[in-house]
Amino acid sequence: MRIFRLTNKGWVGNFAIINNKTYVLLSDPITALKIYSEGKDIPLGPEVSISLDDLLNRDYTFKDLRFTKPYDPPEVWGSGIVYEVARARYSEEDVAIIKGRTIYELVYDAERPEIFFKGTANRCVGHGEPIAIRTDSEWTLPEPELGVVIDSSGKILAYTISDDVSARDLEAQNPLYLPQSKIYNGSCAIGPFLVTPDEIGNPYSLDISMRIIRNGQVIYEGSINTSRMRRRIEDQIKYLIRNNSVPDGTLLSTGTAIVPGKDKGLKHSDIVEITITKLGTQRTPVVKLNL
Ligand code: DO4
Ligand code: MG
Repeated sequence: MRIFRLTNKGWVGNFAIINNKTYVLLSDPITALKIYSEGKDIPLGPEVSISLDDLLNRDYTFKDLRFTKPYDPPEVWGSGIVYEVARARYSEEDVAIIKGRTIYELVYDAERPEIFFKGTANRCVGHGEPIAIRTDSEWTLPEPELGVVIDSSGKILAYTISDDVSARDLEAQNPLYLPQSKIYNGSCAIGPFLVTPDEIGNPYSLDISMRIIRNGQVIYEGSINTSRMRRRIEDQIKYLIRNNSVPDGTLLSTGTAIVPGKDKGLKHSDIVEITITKLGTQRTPVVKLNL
């Protein structure tokens, strides 16, 4: 099953695609995913005929029906330094060292993963909606990641594309600024779809790719396969929920391995395009916040 949401002038509707047919979904997405994961029938309304290709080409400036985030995650968390390339984070900068090794090298090899709070639904945007550069950041990067939606026991209910947009200059200044680098309005993009585990199969065989487009030109392109994840997703979830109650529908963003350089920092009106096998393509315009 795939779940998505459409919006039009304040109205938001839930939809489910099952066996290539699209239906109105009569419950909220988290309830539907829970029911589906128990093998029961989810509450469906009538079948509808809509052109997804057409809708996926619209962005937030479109004054009619368009995509929005596929659900409102009550909590979003991130995992860090999950892939080998992430181990070299800030290798060209002054980076915090403990006993002769950078904090990123240490956490890559440690048993305990880096798990950080990433935000709540109001910081997240959906497909076609703007991700943001903070007013006080000159170097912000997208982080294309596999997102997993879990229930309160840690069971995986669905997968999605997540963009852990990060003000990298703040994090580079001092690791204690990580929350400000990671959590602000428009710092997380999810969707377009939530896709259930039966449709995804092996989550360690998915291609993740990203393009940054500026004035119609591709200025950055990168890709990775999730087979390169050093930390299993179950291990990340185990640490996330240890002594830490999370609500049903919590989203965990499982770390990036696609790292554009310092010269590829996002600029106002760029477009970020992230594609993951079986999850589709997430396209988000970039805005520089100005308040
Ligand atoms: O420690 C910084 C954050 C790392 C991160 O977000 C990632 O590896 O994806
Ligand atoms: Mg990240």
